[in-house]
Amino acid sequence: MLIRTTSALLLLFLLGWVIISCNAVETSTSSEVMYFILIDRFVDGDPGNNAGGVAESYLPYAGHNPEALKHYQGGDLAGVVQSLDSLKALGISMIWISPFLDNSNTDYVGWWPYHGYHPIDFYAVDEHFGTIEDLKILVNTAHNKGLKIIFDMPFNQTAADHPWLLDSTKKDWFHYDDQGQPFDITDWFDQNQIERGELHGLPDLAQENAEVSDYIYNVSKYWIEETGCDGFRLDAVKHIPRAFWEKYNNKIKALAGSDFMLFGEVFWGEAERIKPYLDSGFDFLFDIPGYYAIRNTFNKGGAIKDFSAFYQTTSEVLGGSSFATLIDNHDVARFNVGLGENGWQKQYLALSWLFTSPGIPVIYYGTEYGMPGFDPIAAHGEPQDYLNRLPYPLNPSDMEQSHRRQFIDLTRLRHQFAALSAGQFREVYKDWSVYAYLRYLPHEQLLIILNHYCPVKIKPFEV
Ligand SMILES: [Ca+2]
Ligand SMILES: [Ca+2]
Ligand SMILES: [Ca+2]
Repeated sequence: MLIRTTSALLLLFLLGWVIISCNAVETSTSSEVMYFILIDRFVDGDPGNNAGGVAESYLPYAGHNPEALKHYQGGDLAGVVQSLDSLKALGISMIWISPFLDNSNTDYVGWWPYHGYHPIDFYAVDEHFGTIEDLKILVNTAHNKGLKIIFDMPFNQTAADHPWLLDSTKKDWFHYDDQGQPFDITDWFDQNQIERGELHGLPDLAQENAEVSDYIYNVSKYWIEETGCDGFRLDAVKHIPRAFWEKYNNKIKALAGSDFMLFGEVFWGEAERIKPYLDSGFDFLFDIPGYYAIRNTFNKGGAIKDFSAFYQTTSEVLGGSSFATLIDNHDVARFNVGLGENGWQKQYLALSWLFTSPGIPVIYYGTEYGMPGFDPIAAHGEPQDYLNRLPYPLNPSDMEQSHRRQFIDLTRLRHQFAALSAGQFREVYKDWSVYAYLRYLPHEQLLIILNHYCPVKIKPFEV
């Protein structure tokens, strides 16, 4: 339930009530809504590139062959271009596309790099996704429709078969241990290991080497100047030294301007571990602590009191910072895994929190349809998340269309009331299942009440 208060008396009463309970939280003023597309799993705009020149890399998923999901599925940049009107109609303002950089042309322990995080040529577009012309068309067409495009840049690692590994002049482009061997990360409290060890066994770039950091900067410059994209989502930030990010982010801003948006993926659930990155030059960090809190509360049925306590504590550590908020993404199970009865309503309530709380909401592709996911460990005994990367529904059912309409109601609310993105946040009431809070600007005050014991469709009304 969302109540727009135009009555000064009511507002004063409400503010009087909450001033006793807590302080207001500073919030970002961005009104963006971001949609994340895993290119390969989205729309196939050009069936001619599906195999990308390697026939065995493409194996379509037909609903009963989950192993196919370790292969390319045919989605490409042309498919994103074809979908821009439909995406715009969702009420999103910004699209983050998964990495388009040319990936290795081989599989990696049985997995094809359809996700884009195994780059082998940082200056080329992968054959499965299209060409640099497709990329330019995507950015230009999106801009003409008032949409921004954010590129996903993986700079921590390369493909396992990157030619630099055989180049004797590039030996110090990678991290090795004292014996000159690559090593795994075994202690996730050892920052040195986290930055120098191999992530998923992939060669780890030595960003402290000036040749490597210059290369990364020049790659970034190339894509910015070639395409005019609007920002980067920077991958695996915690696996790269902060000193690199401070310099890199400063240089990118100097090159592309202060409006060029830099999103940092610091995948830590603890606010204290994210805090050191707040001063590293990113405009937004992903709200991973918030993601866990949302899941524990709205998926697993945790108490609103705990959610509130978590939110207050996190705000004290990270207060005044700007975050991109999420209920799930490609690295975790989809939010609706394990929800059971009334699954969509529970997911809708979590989305309602996302669209009425501070930060930039980030929506994983297909969420608007209530796209299903699976618990991969239960399903296959594998700690992998590929089952949460199913192909985008091309012929959505009546139920999925209905979910999409409800989703659009939320983005409309977000755009209709500036207080939802730019307003102060102030908690008003909490118990085990009910959470009430204000979002307010001088000219607009909103009271939002969520009840996760009895989720209902959000209805705005005026008093
Ligand atoms: Ca294709
Ligand atoms: Ca390739
Ligand atoms: Ca690293």
